[in-house]
Amino acid sequence: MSEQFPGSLIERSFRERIVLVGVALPGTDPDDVEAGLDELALLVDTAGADVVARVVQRRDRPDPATFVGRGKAAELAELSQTLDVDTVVFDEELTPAQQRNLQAILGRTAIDRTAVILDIFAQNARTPEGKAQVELALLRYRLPRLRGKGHALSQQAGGIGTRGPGETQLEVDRRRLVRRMQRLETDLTHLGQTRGVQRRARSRSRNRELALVGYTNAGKSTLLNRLTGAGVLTENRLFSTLDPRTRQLSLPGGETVLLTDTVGFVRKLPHQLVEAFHSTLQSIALADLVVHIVDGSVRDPDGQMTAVRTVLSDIGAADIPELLVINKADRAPEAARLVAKNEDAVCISALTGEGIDGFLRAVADRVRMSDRVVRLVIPYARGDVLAAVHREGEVVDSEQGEEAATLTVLLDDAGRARFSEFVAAS
Ligand SMILES: Nc1nc2c(ncn2[C@@H]2O[C@H](COP(=O)(O)OP(=O)(O)OP(=O)(O)O)[C@@H](O)[C@H]2O)c(=O)[nH]1
Ligand SMILES: [Mg+2]
Repeated sequence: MSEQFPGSLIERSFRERIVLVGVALPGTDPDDVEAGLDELALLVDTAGADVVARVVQRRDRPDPATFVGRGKAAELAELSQTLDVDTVVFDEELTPAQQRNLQAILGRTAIDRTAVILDIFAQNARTPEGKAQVELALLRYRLPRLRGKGHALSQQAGGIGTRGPGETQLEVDRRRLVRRMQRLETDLTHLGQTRGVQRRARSRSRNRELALVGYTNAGKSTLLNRLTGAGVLTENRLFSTLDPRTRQLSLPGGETVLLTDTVGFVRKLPHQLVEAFHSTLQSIALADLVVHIVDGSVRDPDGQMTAVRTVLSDIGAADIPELLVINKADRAPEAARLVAKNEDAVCISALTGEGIDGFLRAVADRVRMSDRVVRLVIPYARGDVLAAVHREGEVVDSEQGEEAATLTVLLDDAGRARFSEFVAAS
């Protein structure tokens, strides 16, 4: 059955047959190239196509015109013919020129890793915000690749008044895309602002915010469900979650925190997506604690951790305190070794519940770690400050003086900074 998704780059009327192509540059570990292709195969499978062959070429650098060498491209054309391949997928982002040249040589579609990831996102987007973010990323990817594709687009474009004298169809298409992108950017800014208002309302209640981050398929949603019964879709496929989901969580000791599950990361996450998902990723950058979930059962957990931290630093979240959580302990004896290397990490199985108590204690410790007791002297004339301190801190004791109250308060880093001018000289 044909199932065509809006913005999809891969037709789904049948399982496409795919060849994967990687380039091994000097100094790269052959295992890394293979791990990259393993992951690309998983991405292709998630997108709904079948890998029938994989090809790796050693090169000093990618060929600027054809990514692989011309001879290799010709070989690929022959192989694709023999294996009845529909599409050739390259493990690096192709330039628009490379893509055009390759399609001419191969006589079939040539796409890159970015296109596959965008395709999965397009299939998985559910909410208006998620859909708008994915469409924006797709347009940003497509705009520079428009040359020579004007025909397909022009069938929907045009109309009275859209075409100026001497203007090519391509320019009309390009301007249409740019307008659409601006529209999406505006919509997304509005949605982001609404979230900002909700966020401010929340911060007054002094609930700490925790962001669940990690490589795609690490088990973030499974953990959120186990902890809060959130009912988020969990699947053994990549990028199941695109839309953030926030739930309350009670910690041992009584505090309540807010836990947000969000989009997973991957090696070489397309920059178009990072930009388009700005507002979603922003909720990570504003968190009090990043809970970094690592799948302990994969071949290269360290590589995945590095990829996640790269994205975290791209979105300005590198300095947020991190709690490392090694997941899938039920099937990963390796996990214990990882924990030993990262002394502050905890080891859990979100599936069986193993280690969850220890995880909750670790979260409670981390959340409390930034709290300190301070004494504040606040003049009665500053009723606003008195009210704010009661809202944001935990008042342990208060003495009523003649003109001012002296409060003993438990405050976090941010609260202590905010009320620093009232701290009692000791
Ligand atoms: N064996 C085992 N499997 C797990 C565990 N936690 C999660 N899984 C499985 O791993 C797969 C991915 O889990 P999800 O919770 O969807 O992962 P995610 O990190 O939310 O993934 P995305 O939303 O796709 O980025 C599912 O098939 C889960 O059942 C675990 O502790 N042990
Ligand atoms: Mg998920």
